[in-house]
Amino acid sequence: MIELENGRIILETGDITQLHVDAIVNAANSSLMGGGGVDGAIHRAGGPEILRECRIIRQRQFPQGLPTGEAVATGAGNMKARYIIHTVGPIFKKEDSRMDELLANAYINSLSIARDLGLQTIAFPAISTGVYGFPKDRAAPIVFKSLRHFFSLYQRPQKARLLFFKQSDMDIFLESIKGMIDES
Ligand code: AR6
Repeated sequence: MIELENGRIILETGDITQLHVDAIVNAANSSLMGGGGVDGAIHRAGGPEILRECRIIRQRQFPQGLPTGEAVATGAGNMKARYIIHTVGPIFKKEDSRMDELLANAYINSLSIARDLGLQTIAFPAISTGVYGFPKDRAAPIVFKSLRHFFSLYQRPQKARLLFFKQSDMDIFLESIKGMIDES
């Protein structure tokens, strides 16, 4: 486990579905109807209640699907967390410069929901870096900068835990933000 930004950003490895935190972020797709990767793991661990809430959100707020970079909250079903914050990261396309901004939006909008709910701790998976193909070394500085900026403005949430499925993913993240830590 590594602490950055006076302990407000924590890097660790593990299964995000097992965490006892206020909110777990889900790297969903715009249908909000579940999928593979961490999305599948969250719906399996939380049970059908999460999907039921997602259906209601789709019907009432987002009949066309949740746009990329936006976020919404549901309960966490059977999990130890209180909330799931579902966000949609960008599907990576090399030549499209909006990808970076959309990835930042996914983090910022998830943090904003946690702030509005008055939450203390939020846990993020490495959004878009699996099935959606966003290069891990390109994502890392975007994620770190977004979190640092948000934390410079707001007291809530107090902590963000970045959960990496593999140690090698966490190593890439750290390596990619090295220069930024030295500056701060
Ligand atoms: N805990 C923590 N991290 C995990 C877990 C877990 N239990 N399971 C996977 N990861 P991905 P994306 C890591 O593909 O790229 C889904 O089908 C994984 O190793 O889950 O945003 C959705 O429905 C990787 O580093 O999300 C969408 O259609 C990271 O989580 C699409 O995939 C993200 O990988 C979203 O793709």
